[in-house]
Amino acid sequence: MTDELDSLIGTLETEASRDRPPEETPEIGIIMGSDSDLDVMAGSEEGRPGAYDALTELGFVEQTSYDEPPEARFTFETYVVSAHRTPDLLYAYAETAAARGLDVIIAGAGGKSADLPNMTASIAYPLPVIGVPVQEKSVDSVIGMPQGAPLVAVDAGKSFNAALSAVQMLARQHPDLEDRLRAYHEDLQAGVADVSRDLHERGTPDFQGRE
Ligand code: RP5
Repeated sequence: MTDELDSLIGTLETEASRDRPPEETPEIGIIMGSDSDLDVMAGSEEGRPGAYDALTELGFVEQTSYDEPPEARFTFETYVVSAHRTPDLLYAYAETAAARGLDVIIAGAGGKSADLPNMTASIAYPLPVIGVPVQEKSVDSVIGMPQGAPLVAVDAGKSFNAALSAVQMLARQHPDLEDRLRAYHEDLQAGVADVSRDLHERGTPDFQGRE
């Protein structure tokens, strides 16, 4: 094992042995098989919004230091964890997740052997894991779990919805999050109503920008 990998695993294990209050630890962990998955998992300016966008829209803040947590009550963390290239890191991440204060993990991987979500679910059990197939060809690999080994999953690329689902789980314990989810949904409905009225009142050619 390399020093860098050893150090990362050591950090996770040290955090698991600490007794930090829930206010100082991330509720949600986002992991992905490669940093090439980041645009899908986090969202990007050019592409679709993702889990990062959904969580920050709901008032979560990304925690980048365990010793200096953000002031926000609800936080998430982000790591690259490759099931095939760093199996020791996968094991350490999933095994320490609950002790480090995580309540739910969002795990994404691409390719045809997208094993990160399902292996994380098996090791972190009974912590819930939401799988995100980063590509269409990853869907079967992510959702194909045997009976007794649960994993919930979203459609290919839908990390935004995975984040909403994660917050739904947390909202059962935190009424404040339930309020934020309701407010988000009301904004969503208002947006559809605005577009609908605009389309109707301007007419199709003007709305589409046709000559
Ligand atoms: C998967 O292989 C990763 O999740 C990624 O989607 C894909 C390619 O990884 P890189 O070669 O770009 O690191 O394990």
